[in-house]
Amino acid sequence: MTKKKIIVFMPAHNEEENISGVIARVPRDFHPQYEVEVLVIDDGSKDLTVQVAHEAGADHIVSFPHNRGLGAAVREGLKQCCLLGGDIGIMIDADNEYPPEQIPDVLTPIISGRADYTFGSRFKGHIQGMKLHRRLGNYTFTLLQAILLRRWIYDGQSGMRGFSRDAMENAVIIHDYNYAQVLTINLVRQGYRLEEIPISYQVRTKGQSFIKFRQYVSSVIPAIYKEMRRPVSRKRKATVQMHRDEPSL
Ligand SMILES: Nc1nc2c(ncn2[C@@H]2O[C@H](COP(=O)(O)OP(=O)(O)O)[C@@H](O)[C@H]2O)c(=O)[nH]1
Ligand SMILES: [Mg+2]
Repeated sequence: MTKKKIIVFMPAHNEEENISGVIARVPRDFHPQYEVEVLVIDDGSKDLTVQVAHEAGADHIVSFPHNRGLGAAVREGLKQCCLLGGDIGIMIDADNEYPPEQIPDVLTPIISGRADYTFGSRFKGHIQGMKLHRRLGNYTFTLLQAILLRRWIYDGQSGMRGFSRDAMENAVIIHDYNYAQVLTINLVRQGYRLEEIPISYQVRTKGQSFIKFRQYVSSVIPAIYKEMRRPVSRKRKATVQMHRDEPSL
């Protein structure tokens, strides 16, 4: 029996200290019907990220010659997942803050066919080390998305997200700087079913967050506005098969 494919992709910018730990922790053999591959999107790193990722066992590495931004990198990750024949994709930050061990949990709703888009949700799970101003920023941007989408969400800025093939093919990320909010607004408005799964999160101990408050707010707010103004047609294909024959994880 040929197996289906899950691709775990990581946007990475200067993560030589962290990325090997993330790649090593990716579970490769957790479902009998799926094989797992790792894809790194290197966004013009100036350190040894590419070499370290290669040595740690990344199956595919795509490098941008210059830094383009996290939104551009996630867009490229989704595109490459489709080109590489992924049936399911999952992104996880390369900075060791999110738990690769919980990839199976975050993908269960997609594998079972009840969701198209999932978040590993820190605020439904366990958080270690998040500073107060980051917590408040997360609450604010999550609340904004909940209001715009008229549905409750818990962790709108999660760096761990799963995608069905259909969602990957139709996702639009309208700016290069970031993806978090505009991607969720885009997919939910297209009718894709979102589910959040509790995860454990530990703030990075090495390297630096790229987020600067002013730049973040002045890039993200106009992008959210622009995304909300775009006409969106419902693209989600009806679920044909309920996958009842698949073993649960
Ligand atoms: N593609 C891309 N990825 C980046 C950039 N800056 C950071 N990242 C990656 O995006 C992920 C999240 O970045 P991080 O700075 O930790 O953001 P935070 O977790 O929200 O503080 C990590 O895997 C980083 O390597 C960038 O300029 N471009
Ligand atoms: Mg981070």
